[in-house]
Amino acid sequence: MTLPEAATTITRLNVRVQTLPEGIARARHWLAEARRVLVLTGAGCSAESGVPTFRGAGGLWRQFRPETLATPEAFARDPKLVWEWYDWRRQRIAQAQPNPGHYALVELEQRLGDGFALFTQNVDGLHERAGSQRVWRLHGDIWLLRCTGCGRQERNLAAPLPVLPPRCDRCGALFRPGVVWFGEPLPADVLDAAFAAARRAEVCLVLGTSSVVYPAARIPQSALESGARVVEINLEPTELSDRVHLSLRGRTGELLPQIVQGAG
Ligand code: BV8
Ligand code: ZN
Repeated sequence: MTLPEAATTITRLNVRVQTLPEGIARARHWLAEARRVLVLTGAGCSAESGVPTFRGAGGLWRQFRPETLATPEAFARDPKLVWEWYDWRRQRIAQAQPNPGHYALVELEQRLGDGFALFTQNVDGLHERAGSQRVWRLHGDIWLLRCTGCGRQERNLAAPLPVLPPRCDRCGALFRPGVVWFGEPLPADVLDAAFAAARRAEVCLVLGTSSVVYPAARIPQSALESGARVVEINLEPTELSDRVHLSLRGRTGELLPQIVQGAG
């Protein structure tokens, strides 16, 4: 039986493991066999580094919900308020260190080379700081400033920023954070690469994401439909949990090293 048939069979059987160790062993086995692995990460991967998630308990900032601040409308209405939120997040992220989950993905990338593709919804840059080389950023980069006037982009690591809101020193227009806000399109090249990887992947790891934000949440679904074995790691059930082959309850920083190290 070739892998896709096996994966289809498993989907029909809707593999449910009784214990976490059994689930880790099964994920480890699938990873050991795979040559092409697609990884999608969300805010839960950075939570153990102390970076607040979007929808979890720490996801509120001064009684605002991220969805109300991460929009072009919010920025147009009150650029200073939106920049205070991003500046606060930049300072939190600057204090954060990558966690064992980030490092496990570096090890997996080194093992698989071209067969590995990491797509992150996170804008914190912790994958890159851990040493990941092949990171596709679906939602941009909090360390990037983009001028709303002349379009100039600059990486700026100042935390805190000296002046809020920051302005372009070339044209004087407001800088905005180099991230994708709600209602804005994702980078087309990154999205194309994600769905191309989803069509080819043998295993797809969905790590620390509530799977509610589109089109990113569509990527694992596309991998599933293309015959990949999909493994989710999350503290709680998500919109995807009932559709994946394996949904492991736990912290990415704890489970991912156990799965990756044992799959070598
Ligand atoms: C677009 C960057 C079109 C900014 C972000 C109705 C239905 C479907 C879609 C829509 C709809 N209405 C609107 C839409 C579209 C919208 C969308 O999906 N909305 C959702 C809320 C319904 N999408 C968009 O607007 C996208 N653009 O569609 O454009 C278009 C096309 C052409 C031309 C014009 C327009 C843009 C989406 C990108 C928005 N930007 N971030 C910034 O960061 O400031 S999204 C934001 O959410 C973050 O990137 C975040 O990463 C992302 C997803 O959240 P998660 O990463 O999953 O984080 P969350 O907190 O939700 O969950 C954390 C999970 O981790 C939890 O499950 C938790 O249990 C778990 N966890 C916690 N700790 C751990 C853990 N797991 C394991 N271990 C742990 N230790
Ligand atoms: Zn400018």
